[in-house]
Amino acid sequence: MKYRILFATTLCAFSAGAHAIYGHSQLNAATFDTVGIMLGGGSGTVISPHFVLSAKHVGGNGFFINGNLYNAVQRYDHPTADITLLRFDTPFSSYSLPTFDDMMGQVLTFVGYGATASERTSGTNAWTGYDYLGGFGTRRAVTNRIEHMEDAVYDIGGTSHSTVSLEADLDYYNPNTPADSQVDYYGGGGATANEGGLIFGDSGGGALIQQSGEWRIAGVNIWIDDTHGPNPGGNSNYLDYGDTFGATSVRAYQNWISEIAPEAVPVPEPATFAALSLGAMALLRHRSKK
Ligand SMILES: [Ca+2]
Ligand SMILES: [Ca+2]
Repeated sequence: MKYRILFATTLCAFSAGAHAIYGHSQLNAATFDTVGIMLGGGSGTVISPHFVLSAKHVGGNGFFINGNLYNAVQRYDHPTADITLLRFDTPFSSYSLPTFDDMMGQVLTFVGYGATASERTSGTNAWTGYDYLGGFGTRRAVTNRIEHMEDAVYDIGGTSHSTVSLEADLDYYNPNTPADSQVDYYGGGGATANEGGLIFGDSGGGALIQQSGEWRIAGVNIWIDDTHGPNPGGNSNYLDYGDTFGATSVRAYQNWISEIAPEAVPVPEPATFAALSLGAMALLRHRSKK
């Protein structure tokens, strides 16, 4: 199996952590208060007053956010892709609407409640990546750039599924990194300002982007992959520079989201309506002169 999914194997207490989702620096995660915990062992994002978007391989209907526990009244698993919508009766006051724009080359903010890692700063493999620390239940955020997209087939609960993924690589940033580990796997550019990645428990969390002052969701965290290029941390370490990860493309599933959760589809900007109405007026005037 090529991909390891990011399901948290054990749901630990919601302990406070001192480190990042993982990455050499992290953003102020308090900003991203639309991302919560899926009690099935992952993360999820509120995308409209009544809907949460998560990953299909993260189970359950329970959702914990900003100190409150909610239970979904209905769960909608996509028939083929690793994406799930959950509908709630109680309306959420804060949400991150989807964006259906093309994300290739864009820097996204990846948010989740998964484990974290520490920088490998000493020893034989110093500055070649991160070492797994564990921990679940703290909201963390890092950035990375989308440099690749593919329709990847992989296994979810013993069934083969196909998901269009937005993909990013983990880049080095420190000049002390050995030459062998100075890899840009997808070739789309080096480390972003808060370069980091995903690890177990981040599944279902949001890959967000700020558009016109609003945080929108562009992807759903689903997988990590190992053994790209140098692999100093070994095959059970997904945090070596050059390792990759992916998020379900929200754009690829626009029709499915729109059918189930029409309230989550952003309405056109008011300027569009203004332009149309002016055009309609001009058309009416033209006709009346005939
Ligand atoms: Ca990168
Ligand atoms: Ca590795």
